[in-house]
Amino acid sequence: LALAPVVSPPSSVDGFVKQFLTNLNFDQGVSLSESDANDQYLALAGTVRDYLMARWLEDQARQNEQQSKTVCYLSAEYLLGRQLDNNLLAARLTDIATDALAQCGIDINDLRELEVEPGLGNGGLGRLAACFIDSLATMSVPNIGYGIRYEYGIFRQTFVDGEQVEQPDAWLRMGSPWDFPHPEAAQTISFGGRTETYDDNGTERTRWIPDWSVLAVPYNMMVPGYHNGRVNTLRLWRAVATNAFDLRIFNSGDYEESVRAQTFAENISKVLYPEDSTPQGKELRLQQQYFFVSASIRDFIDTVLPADYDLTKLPDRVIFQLNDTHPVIGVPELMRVLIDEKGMEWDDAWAITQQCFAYTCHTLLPEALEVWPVDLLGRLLPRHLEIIYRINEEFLEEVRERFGDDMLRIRNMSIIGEHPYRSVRMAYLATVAGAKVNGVAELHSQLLRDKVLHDFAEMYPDKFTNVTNGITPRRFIRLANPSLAELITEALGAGWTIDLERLRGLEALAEDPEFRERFGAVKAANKRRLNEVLFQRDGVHVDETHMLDVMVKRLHEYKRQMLKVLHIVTLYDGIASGRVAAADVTPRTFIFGAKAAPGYAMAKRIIHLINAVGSVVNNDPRVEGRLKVIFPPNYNVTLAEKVIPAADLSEQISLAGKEASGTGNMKFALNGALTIGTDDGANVEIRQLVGDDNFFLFGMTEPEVEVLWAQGYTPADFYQAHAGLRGALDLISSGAFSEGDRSVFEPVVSNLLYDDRFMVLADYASYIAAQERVDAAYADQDAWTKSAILNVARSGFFSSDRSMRDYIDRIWHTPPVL
Ligand code: 26V
Repeated sequence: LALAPVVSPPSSVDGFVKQFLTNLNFDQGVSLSESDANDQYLALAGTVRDYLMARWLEDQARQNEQQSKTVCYLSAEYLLGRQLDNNLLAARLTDIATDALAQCGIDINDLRELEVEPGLGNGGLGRLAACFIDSLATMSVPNIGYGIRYEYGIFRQTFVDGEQVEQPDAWLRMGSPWDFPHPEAAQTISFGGRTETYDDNGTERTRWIPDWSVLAVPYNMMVPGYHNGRVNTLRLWRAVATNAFDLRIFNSGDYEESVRAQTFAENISKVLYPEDSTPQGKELRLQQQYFFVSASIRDFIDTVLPADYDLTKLPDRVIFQLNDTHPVIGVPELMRVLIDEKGMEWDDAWAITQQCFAYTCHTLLPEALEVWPVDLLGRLLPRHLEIIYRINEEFLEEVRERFGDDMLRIRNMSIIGEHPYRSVRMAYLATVAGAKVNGVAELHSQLLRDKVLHDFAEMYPDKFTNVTNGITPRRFIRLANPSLAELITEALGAGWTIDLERLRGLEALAEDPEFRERFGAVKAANKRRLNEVLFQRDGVHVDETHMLDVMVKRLHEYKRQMLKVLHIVTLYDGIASGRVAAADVTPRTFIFGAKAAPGYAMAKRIIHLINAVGSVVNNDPRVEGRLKVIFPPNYNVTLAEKVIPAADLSEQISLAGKEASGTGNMKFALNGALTIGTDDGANVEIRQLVGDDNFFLFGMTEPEVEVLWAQGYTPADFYQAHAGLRGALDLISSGAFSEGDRSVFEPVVSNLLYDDRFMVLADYASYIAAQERVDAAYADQDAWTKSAILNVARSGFFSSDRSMRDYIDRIWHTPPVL
């Protein structure tokens, strides 16, 4: 192994101080006395980087030398959260840095707060990618995360009169100390134009004559493993105009046009699309997808692999994991590269391609399955469309051989859909091309096999597998909940952070009154910390004597924030109508966190309603402060790290069969909240592990949902049948939360009464009954705490390290490089 080309600064307070001051002087260009907090933050980040650098360079050398197989994770989203603490922890520098800065007269906490988290994702799918790369680094598995360096991440949410208003997320404005641009390693990415055939010494070949191109410039970020001295790479691409582009326009003498063209090119990585369920078929989105996938695949082949690498052996060196359908255009791209650029035959290229990709599906909602109109795809990527057509022809031929000339089946399985317009079904393309297809929780994988991809599962039963999602215990326990982490370490010794099944050791301690007391004290301290954060941030108070009942996730009808609203309104209605004495109500604070896609009108209306209900309930003296609704705007990873450890009750209340997995549910359980939830996604597995006594189950099961649909669901029947539900809906309709204006929330109520696609009304009674069980259980604090401890003890399975092991065993076959 080549000697480390850089020397790490000494791991001591003095060493850190020196390096920090050097960076402040030479990178930020200021003296300590002249520096402001942002200079100091940037210099601190630079110092942490400096400590990791030698390992990073070493690891890249080692992986090249050992010719190891690399997981190339292709994801349009990485919802990373703040980097500083994570990297300090990984490098064992937290205490040293704290002391070093104190010596310079700086409180590190003040600098922590300056970091703007890179919000390069929408929700679960993007956060999952971030957890996975953390786990791979911690497990010493070679990995490159490939994605897009959006200039603007997920919008910043504000509320104006209770309504969501989006603001751009200018996360790069104060500098970006965690990434390294490499313009010398840029790739040229082409679009448009036409294809033509030509004679290549007697064989007919095709070439693509594109019409325009952009440069993809890689920005590398470090992904340090936890306490193992490993550093993997996250490589995010930024779009920059090519010189050729400029030159052509320059020659025509139109300077303004050349600036416009530059802007056009750079638009590609300008902004993250904030929709996370209904694909809009937007051309720019397809440009983004092809842009990062083409850059990534060619980067791996042309710069990561040795120059003379025999590409017939590509599957020995790489697996491209497709994080949902967003990167699926990589399939025809690899085919194009192998055939048109490397001169391979179709059959050889196809055999290789089928071994190099695997596909993870993250949804069950039919409207979230991406399709691209053939017109659009053919205009933007004509050669890729030809390749997709040929893949489809050969695939349908295979279908015919297997199942005969069954036209219905062929129409159903075709990668090209005909209605309402000709389009490419990306999930089908991924399934046909991928070596493996996985869902993200047991139930979800089962439903994929039985429903969404049924015909494919019949044809390729061995392709289908499950890998249940997970979360990284580094960020979501160690960093987010240091008091709990300390308690666990004291009880079980170190080591649990990378071997989360060890939490089982806490089961016995659930019986120990002293441990329960300490565990309860941790929860109380986390509530106080949340109170401080929310007071600072939004001027609101969290009462630590209240049960904290939390629902944080994207706003979507299938997740059923409305069910939670109906519960709150029911409680309020009881008090306001005098039927229930306020003194008999369990004091609860309801915390919501949710962004709505900017174009999703119903979701925005529900946000407005939550805020409106909050302002009435919180200000009605009859409530005597026993119910409180808090909806801090702009829920993100940073806020999650404060909210989740403080929660008592975790709301996981989607309609059964709709939430593919959920990962928030795992974060809550591991931080000692009890779940109220449906039999959906990973809730099913959580309940199996923690036990029925420690989980509040309610609602229809997925098969029951199907039966009710088949019978013909009439939500109004449920309205008629249940007085509490009637009361709540009538109260909303009456204008009680909209200053008497009945029109404001009319669309929400009539949607529930006359449509209710996600069967909120059908599950209402069961939900209210489960909430009553919650109140009863909470009355016995000691028993509640015991359940909370058992939730922690039995949730080790949900470490993303375990998820990675499952991917490695079932899909990737990538050993660690030690
Ligand atoms: C879908 C789409 C559709 C096209 C428009 C843009 C766009 C952007 C993102 C997405 C992702 C939606 C799928 C998603 O986030 N699924 C979530 O994945 C989590 C991780 O597997 C899982 O826990 C959640 O249950 C699932 O909803």
